[in-house]
Amino acid sequence: MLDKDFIYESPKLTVEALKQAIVSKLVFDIGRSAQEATTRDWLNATVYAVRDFVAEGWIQTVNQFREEKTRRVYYLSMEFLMGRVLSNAMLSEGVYDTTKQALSELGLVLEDILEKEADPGLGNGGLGRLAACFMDSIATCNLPGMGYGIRYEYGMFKQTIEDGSQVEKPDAWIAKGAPWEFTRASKRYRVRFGGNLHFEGEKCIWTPSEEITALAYDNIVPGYETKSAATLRLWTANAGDIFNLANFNKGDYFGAIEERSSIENVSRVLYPDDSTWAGRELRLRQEYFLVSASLQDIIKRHKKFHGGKIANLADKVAIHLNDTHPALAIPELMHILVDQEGISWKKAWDMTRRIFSYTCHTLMSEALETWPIELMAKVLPRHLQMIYEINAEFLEYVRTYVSADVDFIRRVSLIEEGNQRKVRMGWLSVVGSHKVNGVAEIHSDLMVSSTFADFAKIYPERFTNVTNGVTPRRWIGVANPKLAALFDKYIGTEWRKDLSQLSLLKPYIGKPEIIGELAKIKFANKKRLARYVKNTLDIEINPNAIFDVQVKRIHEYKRQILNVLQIITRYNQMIANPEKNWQSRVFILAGKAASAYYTAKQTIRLINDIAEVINNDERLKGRLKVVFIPNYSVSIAEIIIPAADISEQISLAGTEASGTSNMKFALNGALTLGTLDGANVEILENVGEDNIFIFGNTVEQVEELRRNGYSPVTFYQQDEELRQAVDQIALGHFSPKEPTRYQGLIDSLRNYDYYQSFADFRSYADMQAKVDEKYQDQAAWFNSTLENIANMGFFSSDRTILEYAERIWKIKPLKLEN
Ligand code: B1H
Repeated sequence: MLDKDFIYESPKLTVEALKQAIVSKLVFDIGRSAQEATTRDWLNATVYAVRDFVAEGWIQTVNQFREEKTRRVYYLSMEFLMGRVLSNAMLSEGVYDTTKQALSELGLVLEDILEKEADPGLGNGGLGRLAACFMDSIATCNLPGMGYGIRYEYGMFKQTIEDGSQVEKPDAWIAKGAPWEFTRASKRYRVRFGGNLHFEGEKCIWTPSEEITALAYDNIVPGYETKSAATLRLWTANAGDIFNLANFNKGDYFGAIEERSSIENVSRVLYPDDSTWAGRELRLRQEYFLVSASLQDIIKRHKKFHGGKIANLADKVAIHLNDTHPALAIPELMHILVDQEGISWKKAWDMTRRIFSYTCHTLMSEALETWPIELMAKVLPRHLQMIYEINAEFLEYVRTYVSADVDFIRRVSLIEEGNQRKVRMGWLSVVGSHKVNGVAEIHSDLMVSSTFADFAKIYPERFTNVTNGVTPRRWIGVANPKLAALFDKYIGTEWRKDLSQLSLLKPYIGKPEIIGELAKIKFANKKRLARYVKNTLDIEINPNAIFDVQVKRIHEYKRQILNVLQIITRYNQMIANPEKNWQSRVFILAGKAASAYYTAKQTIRLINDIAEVINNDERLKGRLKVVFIPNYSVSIAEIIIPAADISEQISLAGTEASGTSNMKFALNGALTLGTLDGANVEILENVGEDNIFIFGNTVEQVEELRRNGYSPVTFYQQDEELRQAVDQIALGHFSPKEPTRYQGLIDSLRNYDYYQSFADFRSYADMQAKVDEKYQDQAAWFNSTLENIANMGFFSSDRTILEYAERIWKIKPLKLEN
């Protein structure tokens, strides 16, 4: 897939040279002697030393992009869940072993140092992590691209569990030092809000009333074994000179500081909602802050490279919208082109549409952003005006060329009418982009048949699919070094940059030697996780048991509750027949609940309540355990995923747009137990039905049940095991001190069960029994995991990003100079 020319010869770096570099960084950059240095000081010194290698190639890439005046892509995202940087960077630069040795000779253990690195949680879940995998692939594939996001002072909250319940704690990741980033003091832009409009003839003049300064911080994203590196530029809000202004002059010292801090709130904290939309004024301001600073930066750079010219912007620049969160970039670009650059509306609109593309990540109605008109008018009056004009022209086009049906026009209007009029950001994104994609085939199909059905009639050629992927560097190389070494041994090392080479493992299917090695690696990874669980939770888990894992945000549509019902059923079966030769299982769950999402928080509590009862029931003789691992994050995922035997992907069909952990698990040798939803469908197509456990209703069956009036209570009455589990929760079997704790949760399930857990319960429980059966034959099991891995090559984010590059962004990989 990648040209051999790009392979970066890692410098002939000796252990001695690296030792010297680290010590020199410690003394001169951090100001500590080796005697007094803490582990964190050593971490920072090591980071600075490794950063020097990365920076060299990075500066060269940036220069080359500039000289070649090549077309480039800018990826705008409110979230980048990058994870820790150091081990990935060492592997990319080919200096992992050298660094380990250098540290060891300094009397330090690399693993201890790696543990100290902050894991910046600047994202919620899949959407933010996808953006991070894309940055890694952009760098590794030598693509001319750059990411823009917000440098939240507080990222995703830290989750602790107290008395079984989630408690959120702020995560001040920057306070520990951010040694990777470069402060760009000269890159500052003014971002304006509020105020009013007036017209001078045709010309609309916006006089804003507030101003924030955006400061740039650059993060280097190293490409794997290439000199190329990508830039992720994150913005911080700064009140600038406001401190000296009106209030301060009036002698209102506190008023001035208060105002300063309210302005700087814009980059204070990430909204912790995944797949739902917060709808708060501060969030609107955050979105505009990202968009305004990034577009100013993009245009300034473009002009600098192209002799001040803007007319060729659409030939040289592609901007991608990671969901609708940065969709204000569309009216913002129009504002810049029309109001500031004096370009005609028609020409500006043509450029805008050629520049933007948009990925839709969800069909959940609660995630679709719609901003109330009054709020927009207050915060961004000129943008609202622009949106009205875009809408007028769009609706005119629809009436003329598509349909004049009043109902159709009402549905596709960018403005939702009703008690409260709102701007529909999804509609705006479709109208203002030349391509709109979903993230897995089934999701892209549903997108054009449901949410965007009307738009698919208007612009049939605009919609497409690009199935998600994950970076093998982090998700195999960093997370599972033993498995990486096994691949290297059997198929060489190229799989890291061309994951389709995993198919070279196919000749080894059925060969006992490799299967034995695979089993050993899985066992070692399970022991590593068992140690982690013992150290953090003081729970013993048996690495010979099946590790059955569901880790993801807690959400009703992801159906952790279905998993809970099945666990309780298994528990009941074991208690009813304790002498039977039960297969041991450890159910591992993890994930954060949005802080205001009551049902999700109750679900966490319920998981911990059943864990308490089950883990302490001696009749089970340790053959069943339930573990909730707190504070799920990228670094904890790196420990959990390689240790899984079963990957639970059990969302209701039609609700999970893609999922990406499903790919990470399968690549690490877990078998998927899942519904026909999201990318599970394509995993099934690739790995074949013998290597995956598929259960549950299809999208069509789900819809049919809904149409015919789904009645969960019928399933409850007809299935004795389901009824028993539900009743136990309802009657306080797992919460004896507060028997009514889950009354509300259960009432809602029995009466509504919006995500149809009861309907899929039986096929799920039966499939779980098949899992036990298959695990009895270890050789067959691990042969399946091998066949599974060998067929997962499609799911690399390199493949995904090259599809975007070719079909959507029209950009080409750069040939790097030596
Ligand atoms: C996904 C979100 C999301 N889809 C709103 N939508 C948010 C929506 O803060 N907000 O307002 C935050 C996140 N996240 C996920 O994207 C999908 O649920 C996954 O199925 C998918 O794999 C992932 C990446 O495409």
